[in-house]
Amino acid sequence: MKKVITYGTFDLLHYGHILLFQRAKALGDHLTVALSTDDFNSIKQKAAYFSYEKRKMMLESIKYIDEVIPEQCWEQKKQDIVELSIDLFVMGDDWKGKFDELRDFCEVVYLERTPDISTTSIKTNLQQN
Ligand code: C2G
Repeated sequence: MKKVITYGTFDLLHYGHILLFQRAKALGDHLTVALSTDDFNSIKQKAAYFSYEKRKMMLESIKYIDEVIPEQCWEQKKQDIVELSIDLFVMGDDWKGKFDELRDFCEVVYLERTPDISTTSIKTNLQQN
């Protein structure tokens, strides 16, 4: 069984996130999503609209996702990959090159970001209307 993992905040869930999950799952048999906790989001200087529990519940309803775990720090990726026997690490290509050191532990693939949609743009557009 080929296990895939990806990491993120996934706030204000949108079709760009869903297309990432769909493509990541298509590269293996099992997809784990490491979801940024509210505390880690403050480290990332991000304030999610929805709490971790609400964001987790939404992800768990997505058919492409098999498991959701908390992402509590930048450094946990190597340990996650080893402990969960992950074969493939996937991120959108805004992160291209940033996680290449993980190639010592698993395959690393950066997928093209879905254009013209982001949590930030949703917030900005809503504020303007
Ligand atoms: N994404 C995408 N297309 C978009 C928007 C986002 O493919 N239109 C992807 C991003 O490239 C990322 C994932 O969706 O791989 C999650 O995006 P965010 O929730 O913004 O996550 P981020 O803040 O980048 O956190 O340790 C890694 C971090 O937790 C990643």
